[in-house]
Amino acid sequence: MFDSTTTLEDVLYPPIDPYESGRLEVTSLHTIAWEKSGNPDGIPVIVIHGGPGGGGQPAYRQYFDPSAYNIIQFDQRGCGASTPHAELQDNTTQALVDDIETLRTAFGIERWHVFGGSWGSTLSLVYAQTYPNRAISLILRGIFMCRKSELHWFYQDGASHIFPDAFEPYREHIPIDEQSDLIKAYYHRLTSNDIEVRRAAAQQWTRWEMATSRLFPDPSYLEKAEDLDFAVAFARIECHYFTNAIFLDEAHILNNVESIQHIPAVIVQGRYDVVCPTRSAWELHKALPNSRLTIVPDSGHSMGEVSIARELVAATNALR
Ligand code: STX
Repeated sequence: MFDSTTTLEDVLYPPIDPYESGRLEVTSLHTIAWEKSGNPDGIPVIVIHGGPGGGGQPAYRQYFDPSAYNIIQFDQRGCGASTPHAELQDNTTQALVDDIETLRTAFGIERWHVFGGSWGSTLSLVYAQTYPNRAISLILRGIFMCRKSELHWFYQDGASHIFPDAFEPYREHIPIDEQSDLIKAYYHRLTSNDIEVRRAAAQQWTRWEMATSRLFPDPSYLEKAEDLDFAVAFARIECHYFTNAIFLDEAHILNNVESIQHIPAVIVQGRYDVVCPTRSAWELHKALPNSRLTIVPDSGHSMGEVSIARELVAATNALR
């Protein structure tokens, strides 16, 4: 529960550096950046970042006991240090699932824990459904199944009722005659040939998401949207995936739950998550009898919120 004296540093493991990092050419176009940290002989865990388009972060290493886990992270196609930056071609959910398998085999790992929040939960679930014998467990946060209702809630009409102040500049960036479909309107701009049009749209798109991710807004988190290299990859890749309905059938994850029912799943969900509202976590939990759901009463969407981080660390500690 919330107490203002506990900080993120108190609940996470100390910062560590990777013991190895590299790049893997997955197609003639895309090369992905990866890193390993913690114990090379530890239990493997693959960390799947959000967005899509968010990129891995050094802080993600700190959710695992470094003496127990071999912590593997990578930047999904087009983001972080992966190249080409912000590239949308050959960038699909199936391609990312295949990249995860390519990494697993390249590292000689039989099975691994799969850890992901937000879009990372989406991709973790689709990965496990595609390769149901490879996930030892699923550790999921801020459940996002990317259905039309979830996209409409966050990008069109829903979260706007709670954050009208942050929503206004996101909406007003688009002329009124295009405001009835904001994802589509942003897609046009984020794929414009004019780099300034792309950057301006990316900044507004990313500001909206950063402003709504935490119960208590954090200025350093909001600054992410001002790093336009980050924002362009984040906004372009997110909007590309959402315009294409993540290249899957509507409700693909819930319609294919049987294939992952044997996998123990831990679900950590912030009650006041307005980016990925709790209903999705609830529906997933109901569909997965082997899952444990913790609804954190004093948090929003971000894994950088203290109470969410505490639950995630408790989950990875319990799985050691
Ligand atoms: N996007 C949700 C998501 O996956 C709809 C996400 N939101 N913020 C992030 O990811 C970052 C933490 C990667 C910025």
